[in-house]
Amino acid sequence: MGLTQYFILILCFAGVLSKSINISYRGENETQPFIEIGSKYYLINTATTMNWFGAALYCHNYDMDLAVIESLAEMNALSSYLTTNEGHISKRFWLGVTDLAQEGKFMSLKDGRPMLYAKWAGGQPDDAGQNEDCVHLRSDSKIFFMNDVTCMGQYYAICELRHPKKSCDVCDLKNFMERFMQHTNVPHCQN
Ligand SMILES: [Ca+2]
Ligand SMILES: [Ca+2]
Repeated sequence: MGLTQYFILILCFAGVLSKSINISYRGENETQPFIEIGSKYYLINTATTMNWFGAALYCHNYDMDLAVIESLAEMNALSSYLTTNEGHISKRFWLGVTDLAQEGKFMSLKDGRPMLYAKWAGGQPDDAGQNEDCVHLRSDSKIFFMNDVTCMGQYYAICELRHPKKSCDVCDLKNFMERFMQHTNVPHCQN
């Protein structure tokens, strides 16, 4: 291989490398993508709108979950952040809550359990057109509320950082068995 070809190869490799670095750091803020709001860390992507499935995949890409608001305190903290950032007030954001599995039963995508907290907009959820199965945040008069919309709507993603996993295998097994027993009626084991 000639010297020129060798340099071209190096330049091509450098080009590919820099592209892949850009992709892996495509968060809103390159130096510090996570924002501490209340008791959680969030990644708020206001660069690209996407449908609900795309938003869930986007968060998983960062080992995060599409945000699920689990208390009034979390709702207040997140709303306060979004309303004080002028750029966010008119935007709509996906949450990791859906009633796709069973109409009217809104579940948290991150843990498969019923949603713990809701602050629905007036008249919501209404399953308009019998086609609204994913939940987003929208502001009415500068206050954020939840609304069910079509999962194919184009909105921004809010991801939340997962809680650090406890390093306890026995606890994991105990939790699994508790959840399993909640979802099944198994009076006793056979064989
Ligand atoms: Ca629905
Ligand atoms: Ca609705």
